Amino acid sequence: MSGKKVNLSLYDSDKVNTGQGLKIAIVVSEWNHKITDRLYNGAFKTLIKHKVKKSDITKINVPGSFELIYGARLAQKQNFNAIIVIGCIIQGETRHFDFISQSVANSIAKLNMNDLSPVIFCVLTDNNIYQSNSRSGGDHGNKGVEAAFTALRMANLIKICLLYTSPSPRDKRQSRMPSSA
Ligand code: DLZ
Repeated sequence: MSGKKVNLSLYDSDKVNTGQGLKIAIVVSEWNHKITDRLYNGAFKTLIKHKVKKSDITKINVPGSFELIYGARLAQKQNFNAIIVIGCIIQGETRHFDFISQSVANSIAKLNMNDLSPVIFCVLTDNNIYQSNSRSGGDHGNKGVEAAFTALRMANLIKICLLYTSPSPRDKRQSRMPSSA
C-alpha cells in the first residue's frame, strides 16, 4: 500500500443517483473467501442503501479470481445494468500471482470495451493477508463499498447517454444496452 492512507469506504453520496430499478450482478471468487465475503457484504449493503432491490442483486459464485472473467462474460449476456467482480489475489511464492492478476485485469478491461454492461473491478491484489484485511473492512475501509458506488454511477451514466442518443422514431436502430438502462 502506498504511504497515503486511502479510505475505500468514503465516497461522495451526492454523485450517486438512485439505484431504484437497477439490476446488478456480483460475481464472487471463493478463493480467500473470508475476504471476498466481506467485500461482497460491503457492496451489497451499499447497493441496498441506494435503493437497489434485494431481488435485483444476483450473486454468482466462481472458484477463483481467474474464473471471474468467464463469470462476468456470462453475466454480460443477461442484461444487468452493471456487474461487479470480487476477488482477492495474494502474493505467494509462485508467479501465479502475476499471471492471475494480469490476466484478470486485462480481461476485465476488455469486457469494458464491448457495448454491454460495465464491469466494475473489485479485485484486491495484495502482498499479504494483512493488506487484504485492511481493505475489506479494516483500516483502509472496504473496497466493496467503493465498487458498489462505482457500479451505481456507471449504470446511471448509461441512462444519461441513452437520453442524449435515443433514436428518433425514424431511426430505430437496435441498442445493445441493457433494456432497463
Ligand atoms: C491458484 C490460485 C492461487 C495460487 N492463488 C489465488 C489467489 O490468491 N486468489 C485467487 O482468487 N485465486 C487464486 N488461485 C486460483 C485461480 O484464480 C484459479 O481458480 C485456478 O488457477 C483455476 O483456474
